[in-house]
Amino acid sequence: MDDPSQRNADEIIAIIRKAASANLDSRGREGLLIELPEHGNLIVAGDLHGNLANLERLVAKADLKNHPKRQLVLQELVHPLNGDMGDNSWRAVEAVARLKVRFPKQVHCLLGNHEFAETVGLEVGKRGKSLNQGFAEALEQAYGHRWEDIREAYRQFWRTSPMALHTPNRLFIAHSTPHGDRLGKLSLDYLRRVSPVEAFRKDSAAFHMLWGRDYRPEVADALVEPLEAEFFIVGHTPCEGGMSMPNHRHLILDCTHYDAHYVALPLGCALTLEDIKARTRRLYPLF
Ligand SMILES: [Mn+2]
Repeated sequence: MDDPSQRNADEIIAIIRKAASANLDSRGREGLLIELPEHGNLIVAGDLHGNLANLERLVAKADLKNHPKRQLVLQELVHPLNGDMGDNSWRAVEAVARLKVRFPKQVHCLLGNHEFAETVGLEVGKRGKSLNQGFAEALEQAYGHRWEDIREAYRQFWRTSPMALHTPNRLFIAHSTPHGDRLGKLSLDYLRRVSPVEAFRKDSAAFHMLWGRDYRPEVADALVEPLEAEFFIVGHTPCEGGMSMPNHRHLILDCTHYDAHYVALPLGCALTLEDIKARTRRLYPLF
């Protein structure tokens, strides 16, 4: 059991605030969107849900220090109630905040629906328990009487997190895409212009984007024009094998378990679905 007195709340709050500033200062950032440059390459990971071993391995694979033109995209760090492991989500948030401070131009942490829920205090239930409650309990255990200050710093980090990335070679990368009935006004322009207050409403187009799970081919086709992309790289949906290509445009990545997959893509050349599939890899080798 961690001793709360061993953890310095003020130090971590300062780091998280720096990371939040770095979120807003990201090159190519406009509103909730980051427009990536034409050079370099990108590693995209799926949901982490507090899996620190997978986070560590992804960071080692990315080797950002030796690859200054490489960018690493992480998402949905938070998902309490990870069985017997306890809730490590907060440790993942802090590790990624440190990473963002260290590599501000190379690390992007996309907002997931669980972080959205945490930010606005929206209850998310699973298996009869409140996920928010589990997260709050874990924070209280770690930080004692300072836990609410820490939660407020996390919320500041999430309010400044990008919700989507767009690339010159027509990829759209976000936690998810909306249901076909909820496309609403979602577009790159919406993501550039929507105010954080509007975006963090329960019925906003951003909300529906983060919560949607609709992989019908015709819905994917309907997203091409507003999102100016041929392919959509997302997390959000659990994949037993670590990845899934449910239609001709979506790649779903899942980094919550041992079969975790990520994708490594160039930014400067056109890509086909086959290219994307060929560059989607296991995080751990199969022996
Ligand atoms: Mn999700």
